[in-house]
Amino acid sequence: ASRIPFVVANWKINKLHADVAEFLDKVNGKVPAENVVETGIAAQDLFLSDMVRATAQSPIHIVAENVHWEDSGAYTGETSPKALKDIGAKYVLIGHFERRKFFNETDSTVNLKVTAALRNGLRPIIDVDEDMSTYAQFMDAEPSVAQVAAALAGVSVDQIRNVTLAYEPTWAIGSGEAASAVQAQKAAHLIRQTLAKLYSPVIAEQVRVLYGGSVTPDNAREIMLQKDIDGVLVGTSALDPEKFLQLVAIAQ
Ligand code: G2H
Repeated sequence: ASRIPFVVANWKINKLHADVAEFLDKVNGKVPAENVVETGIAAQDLFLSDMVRATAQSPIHIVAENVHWEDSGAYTGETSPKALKDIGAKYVLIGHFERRKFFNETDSTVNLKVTAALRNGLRPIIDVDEDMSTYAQFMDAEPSVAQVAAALAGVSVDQIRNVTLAYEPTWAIGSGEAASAVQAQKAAHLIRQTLAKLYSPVIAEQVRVLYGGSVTPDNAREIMLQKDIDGVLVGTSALDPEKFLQLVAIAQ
């Protein structure tokens, strides 16, 4: 299997307009071609059009942090997958733990969003965390197989190639306490086994699985060396352009 490494920054609702421009100025021209390492930056919707323009000459892909499941209609305050595609966004994060926790995202809305993204030509990066029943068991890096299966319901063999999965243990998100490389590998392997059951062993080897949760340039190398881990989804560290470039260099 030749899975291209993938480094995705998730800025969440940090950064203002001027900070976004400054960051992109600093990284443009310093990111490798997308057949070496793919790079993405997820930001608030209102910056995405500007970011697409600012990275027009760069291999950096622009990523939305959320999407609605209907293409259009009366859904005040939501963002249409069709509109995201229209402005040139390439990927969309779906089902991040913060969305599940603070905005009542469920396995069923995650699935609706995944299929809406795919039908509109956006590539979903699906976040998976622990079963809520094991949520209290800190440091037990066990992704929810049920979340993976539910998110992918109705996703065809052809579509799954456009999906990336990201394991983010709840206790590692923004905590400064990343999973160990061994824990992250174990979790990514379980996700790949689940893909093998849902699709086929061949397809399971083609789909990218990322690790996210307190990734830094210091811990990323060991995590990315793991057999089943194809890259990282990075919040806090990726707010800094130097650290973002270091993470991309490590992925090479
Ligand atoms: C986890 C991650 C990015 P951080 O949410 O999705 O953030 O790197 O700050 O833990």
